[in-house]
Amino acid sequence: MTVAFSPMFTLDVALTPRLYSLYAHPDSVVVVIDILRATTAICTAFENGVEKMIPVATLEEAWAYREKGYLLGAERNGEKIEGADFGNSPYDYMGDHLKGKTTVITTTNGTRAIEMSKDSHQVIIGSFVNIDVVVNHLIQSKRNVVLLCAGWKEKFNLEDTMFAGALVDRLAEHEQFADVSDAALIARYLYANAMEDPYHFLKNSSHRKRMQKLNLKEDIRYSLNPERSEIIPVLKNGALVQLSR
Ligand code: 3SL
Repeated sequence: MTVAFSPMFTLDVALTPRLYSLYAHPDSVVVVIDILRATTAICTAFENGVEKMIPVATLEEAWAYREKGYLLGAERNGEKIEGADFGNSPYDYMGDHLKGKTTVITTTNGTRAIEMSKDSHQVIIGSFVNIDVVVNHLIQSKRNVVLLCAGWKEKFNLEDTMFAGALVDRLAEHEQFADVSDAALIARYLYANAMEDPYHFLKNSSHRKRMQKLNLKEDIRYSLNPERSEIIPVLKNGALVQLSR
């Protein structure tokens, strides 16, 4: 009698970028998460037809690209950098103006998280906008998965962990993820408390307060609203492109 062998994989969450080195592995698929707002903006850009986005960690790199003629989206501390073409609002990336274009993006935390995970097997971009396709992709990948929360300046934040929990919630039921870490479980427990009304759940979170001061309520509401895109942005040769499936 032959016994069917189904491979088992780990499901981990790096709750802050500082913790990522504990999980980093060249064979893993990493989902970069920066719900408010970098990964939401990136998914929105692809849904609106952008061809390629070059994520860079520093403003110096970003300006160097702009001098070469690239369109630049740049944000620090929640605000658009003066002189850049766009900021980090998902609304900056809606419409036809970026169809078929290559842009450069740098943000306080999100693009740094992309940079730090680039040596893994695959880096993909996750947000509520594309949550369903990300879940399906991770199931089909048959690899260990690390959900990397971009956080805020190396620190923990509520919204990225909540989204990581939404992914864990959908993935943990699949028997291939035999090893769901404690960090993944805490994210899942957090999501269980948030799922009914994520906007209300984040009311007292530091980033929501920061964004409220900047009058970015619409961005927050948009970013917490699930499932509008079938596209997964993936890092290939230093640039984000559409994952072909
Ligand atoms: O940190 C980031 O990458 C940004 O998403 C932060 S903000 O939403 O633009 O404030």
